[in-house]
Amino acid sequence: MQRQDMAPAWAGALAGLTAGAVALGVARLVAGIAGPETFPVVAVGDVVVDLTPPPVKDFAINAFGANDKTVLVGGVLVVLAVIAAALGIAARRRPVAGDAGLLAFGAVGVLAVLTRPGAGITGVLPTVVGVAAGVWTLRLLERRARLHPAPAEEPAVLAGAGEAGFRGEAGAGEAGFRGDGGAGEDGGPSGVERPVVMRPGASAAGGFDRRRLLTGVASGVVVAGAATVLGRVLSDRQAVDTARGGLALPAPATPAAPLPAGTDFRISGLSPFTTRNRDFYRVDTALVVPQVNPRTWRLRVHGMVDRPIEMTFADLLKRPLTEADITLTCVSNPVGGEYIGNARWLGVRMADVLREAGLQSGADMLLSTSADGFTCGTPVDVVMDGRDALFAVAMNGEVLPVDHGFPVRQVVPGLYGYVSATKWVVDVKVTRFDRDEAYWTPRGWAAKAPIKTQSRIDLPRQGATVRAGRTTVAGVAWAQHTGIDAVEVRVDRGEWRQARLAAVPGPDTWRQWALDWDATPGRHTIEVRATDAAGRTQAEQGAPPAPDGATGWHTITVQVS
Ligand SMILES: Nc1nc2c(c(=O)[nH]1)N[C@H]1C(S)=C(S)[C@@H](COP(=O)(O)O)O[C@H]1N2
Ligand SMILES: [Mo]
Repeated sequence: MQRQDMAPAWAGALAGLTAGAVALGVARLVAGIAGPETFPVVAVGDVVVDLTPPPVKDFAINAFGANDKTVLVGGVLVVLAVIAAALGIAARRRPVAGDAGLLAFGAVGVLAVLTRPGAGITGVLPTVVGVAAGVWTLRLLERRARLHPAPAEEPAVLAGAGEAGFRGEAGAGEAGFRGDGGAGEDGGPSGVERPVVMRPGASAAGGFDRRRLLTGVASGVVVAGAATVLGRVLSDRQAVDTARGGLALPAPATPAAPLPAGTDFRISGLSPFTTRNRDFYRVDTALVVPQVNPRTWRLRVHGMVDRPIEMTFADLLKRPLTEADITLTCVSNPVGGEYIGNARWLGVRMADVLREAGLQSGADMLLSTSADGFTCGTPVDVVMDGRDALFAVAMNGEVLPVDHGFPVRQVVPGLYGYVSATKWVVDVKVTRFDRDEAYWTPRGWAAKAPIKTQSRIDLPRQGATVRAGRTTVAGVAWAQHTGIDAVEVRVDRGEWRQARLAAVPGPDTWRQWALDWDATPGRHTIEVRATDAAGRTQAEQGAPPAPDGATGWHTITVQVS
């Protein structure tokens, strides 16, 4: 005869499955840190592959093709699910059976992980923590599913049911399923009062707390799912780091000429001509930096083209690469601000790809999209006019850093970043400005935004105290793709004096400038303005960054003593 306090088999199976899912989810999460190969399902799968006789392996590869790994892992999961359900059913009678079963699985997982080449002791953590979570979950669910005081035939017995019930008959040492008073302390809709109105025969369905079990199962499923997703994200990050570390950069077909002598005055406190990657400003909308694996990356070029293109990262690297020094600037940069940096980029010329795709007449916008959905609208004529607009893969001789758009980003000299420099770019739609809108346009920023000629004083710093006598005033000026022709400085609104200019490799970078100043004691105001190669001198009139870039002269005050 079935014990009165035993939940139905399906409840046990559900508890077992949930416990199994939590165990795997938690293991997956920990494997996100310890390494995906330490996830026990993968480790067991790898062992199975190693132990499989070659003919069977060949059969599997023939039968399932490239999906053989997926089929294998799927198979392992199905077997695990069946066993987890069976454990849950068995645990209704003997909770220890559930624990023992889970522990046995843990042992298999630990063995599998440890036999993997290069396995470390930390590799067992996902299995151990996962099994612990599974045991805990199973016990919790069993307690939740536990049968309430037996609805006996005679109502008389029911009077004391809340206190007594089956607790008296439960073995003292047995925990979990029958260990503590689920029914007594519950008071829920199917609590002690309920059995009074229950009819004999209703016990199988209504005697255990179905609702408490199901809410427990739902919580377990949520925990398992969240842990799995988070574990995957962490593993993706590792995979991308590994892929990035393993890449070798092809040599450029069109290398940049060595920097001319004198591009960098090497004055301490002055921005170096080339910004180191780790010092390069970062601006994007990504809360979590997209992790894009170069193995699965694709670039789609479509829209108003004759021949849409889809290419892999390997396809991209096979194309002739161009190297160029380009200064990137953010439209949000206030006058005197830090959102600017200069690097040597390596990439495929966007114009080459677009020409191959065949631009249709009437197209005037490239709507590029990043892996995280950010979009950017770039004028077609700018990209096609011969400048070094690139799908860049490297920055200062290093594979593109993840923060700066790995594996591929756009760089277009002369345009603010938000209309040109899409990081993690995966899609370019050739379209029209009157048909499409990029991310920042409806948010109050101009649809088109060429960089405005600007200059900045780096030295001395705003508010600094300077020793009287000869001192250096220095900074950078930029007018990308036009070039800087002159920089002038004035002190206390006196005469403008010409600063000396550093050499530049071309019009697409910023330009250092410097000036000697005989500082006299007191408070002084220093202003700077640049004139670009088109003869335009920076306007004095100040304007905020929105909607298309700040204007005004950078002005600082210093104390000379
Ligand atoms: N995917 C993506 N790309 C993006 C952005 C973004 O938010 N998302 N911001 C742009 C802006 S506003 C600028 S200024 C540059 C900054 O590039 P950096 O972070 O490499 O300096 O990236 C551009 N590319
Ligand atoms: Mo920006």
